[in-house]
Amino acid sequence: MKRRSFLIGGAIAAAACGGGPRLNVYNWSDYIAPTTIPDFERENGLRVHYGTYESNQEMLAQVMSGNSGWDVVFPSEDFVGPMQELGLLAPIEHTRLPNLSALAPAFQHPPWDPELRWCVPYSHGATGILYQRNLQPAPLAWADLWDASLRGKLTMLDDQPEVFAACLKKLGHSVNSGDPAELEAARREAVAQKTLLRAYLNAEVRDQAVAGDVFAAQAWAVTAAQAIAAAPQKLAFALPREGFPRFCDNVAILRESRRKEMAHNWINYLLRADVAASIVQATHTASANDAAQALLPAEVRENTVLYPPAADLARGEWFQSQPLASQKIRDRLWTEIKSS
Ligand code: N2P
Repeated sequence: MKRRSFLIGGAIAAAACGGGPRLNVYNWSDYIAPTTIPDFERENGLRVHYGTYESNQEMLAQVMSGNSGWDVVFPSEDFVGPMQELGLLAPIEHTRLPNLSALAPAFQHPPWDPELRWCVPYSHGATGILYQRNLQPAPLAWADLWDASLRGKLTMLDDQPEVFAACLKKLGHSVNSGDPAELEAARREAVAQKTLLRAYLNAEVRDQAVAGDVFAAQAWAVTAAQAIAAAPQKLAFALPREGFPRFCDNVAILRESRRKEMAHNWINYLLRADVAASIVQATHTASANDAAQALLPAEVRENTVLYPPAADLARGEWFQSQPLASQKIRDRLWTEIKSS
């Protein structure tokens, strides 16, 4: 797993001498533009210490102690509630976020935090199948990822809710099922599929797909869009027939932060239309920010990997956090899947 943590921007010398205020931001990989941090530093006269992670679980492991040193993180929708219940999040002060009105209506009152008390939606997408166009037949359903012809050329996400989601959908169940029998059946599917798997991989699959080493991958739309941008003739993305999960990564302030004003300034900055638009263009992600849409060229607004037609999105389900009992079952079964 990649772990990167580095200082960016013109104030590196000052940072080395320990001078000046500093905001510590921990985000998913490839989720900001090259200009995002230097511009913020320049406008606000401070430094940003920026680190990246590849999964919610990796982020949570870091911040769980309440003494991680990070100020701002980007949990997915099903992690916001549990992190809040663990006392890890600070309330969002709306009066400090004049740009909040830029959010698309659908993200002003999302099911995982209807009043945006603990987070602000940042980037969203769906999980589907990234595949080589020359694969015959094209894998358009989760069930196709159990085909023996993919042996050694198939990856699934290294992410418990995602792997359960694909297996549950293959069986005709909700991605959020907490039913012990359905979860056990999903475990059997995952174990059966393991003989074909090259690896469980998250954003790292992008380069392997571009290189042609992976034929089909369970992938986030943003990772798929990045791969397709690099190899448009070779790669395509499908939203599986049986249905699929949708994800939304949200920016949140950690309760441990001693720089809450700066953290709010960072969130307000990310909500600025020009900033959000430059992030969308650099990272090939779908922004929760409506104001940014107007600044994007038509080919980005019409990219169906990022902005699928409503009829396709109707097959999607947002992830929900699990009640403790079903989370325990999922944790146990996931350990069994990984160690089988
Ligand atoms: C990876 C961003 C994907 C986030 N670079 C999926 N929640």
